Amino acid sequence: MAQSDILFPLLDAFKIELPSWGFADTGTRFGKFFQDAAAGNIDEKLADAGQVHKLTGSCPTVAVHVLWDFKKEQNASEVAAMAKRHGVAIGAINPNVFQDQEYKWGSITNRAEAIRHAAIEHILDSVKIGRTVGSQYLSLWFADGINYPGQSDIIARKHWAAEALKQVHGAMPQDMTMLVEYKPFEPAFYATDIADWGMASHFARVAGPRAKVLVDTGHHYQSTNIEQIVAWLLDENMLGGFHFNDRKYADDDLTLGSIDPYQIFRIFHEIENHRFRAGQLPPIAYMVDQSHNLKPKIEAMIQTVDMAQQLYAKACLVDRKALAESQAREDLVQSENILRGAFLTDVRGLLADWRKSKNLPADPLAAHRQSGYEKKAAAERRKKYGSKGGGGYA
Ligand SMILES: [Mn+2]
Repeated sequence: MAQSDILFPLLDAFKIELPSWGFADTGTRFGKFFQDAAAGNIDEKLADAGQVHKLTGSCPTVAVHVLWDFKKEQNASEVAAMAKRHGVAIGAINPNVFQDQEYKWGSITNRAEAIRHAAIEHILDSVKIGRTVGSQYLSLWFADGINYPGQSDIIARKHWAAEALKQVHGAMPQDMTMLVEYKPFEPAFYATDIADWGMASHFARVAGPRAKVLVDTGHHYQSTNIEQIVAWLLDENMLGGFHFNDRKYADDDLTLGSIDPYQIFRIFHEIENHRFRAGQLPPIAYMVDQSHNLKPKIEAMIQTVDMAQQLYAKACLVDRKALAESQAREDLVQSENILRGAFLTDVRGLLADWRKSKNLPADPLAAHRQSGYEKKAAAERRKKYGSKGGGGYA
């Protein structure tokens, strides 16, 4: 069987969701560097995402942040129509219960019942927005946690989080999936309420059958074996999706595979290994969670999508029958070489052929650079917003 016969249908099905916040001005906690072409409102974010989808053919949906993308006066169905005009659809709905002053001591785990209630109401409103725009995913990340030993009763917080997630799950339509994201630290520096995949899968199980775990590749301690977590979650039918990015130190938001492409390859290898073992895969929401401070945002997204496709294609080329045989012989060298061989295969030609078969540009980054989109957006937006941008992702 030709490699293209194996790969092309898999690439057809491999869709990656873009984050609306990845197209707006953002920075580090030390400052923000503005880009003339950065999107200043939801219409521009969706237009930029539409440009990435037009050139890659693989990013039909855009994740949105409720506070940043749905202003009070904005009708949710208008945003859905806006997305359609730009050739994309609204993807995961991300409630925002970490920004308002009332959440200083937590949102769903705040000891004040009124604040917990307000946070749950906001998430329920997000479910409603999701219904209106036809979103299949409610994506939950909580900044909740504590900074000092003794600050709070961690088990009370565990119970409050479980209660909140159960209540939200009960309000979700049947076709909506709740994604529970975890992160070991930041902003909380002593104990984060959902700190790792064990806690996330506990809360997902408690919430209900349509709750799964979201793995953000930047949300682990150094040297954590992320692919092993992914393999376990798949085997437990608890993997819901990913937030893709890369990092060298903490949650760095670097472009996928820029630091450690082999790690992302190993994650895809475990996913395809699950397909090999189980005969099928559950739905997996592949999403990008990167907001770029220095790289041009659309270019960074195209680069990420291209890298994800390359690493995914390489993982699909692993000869799983040969691997099982060499594993049975305890032939460690050969088993590792089977993985390394697939990883080292240059799939760029195959990927270009796949794109041509879809009437897409063989090199989407070059096509973007030639399109003049960035220059036009920069001129228009600079005129509209001045040198201080359109207000960042908020
Ligand atoms: Mn994330």
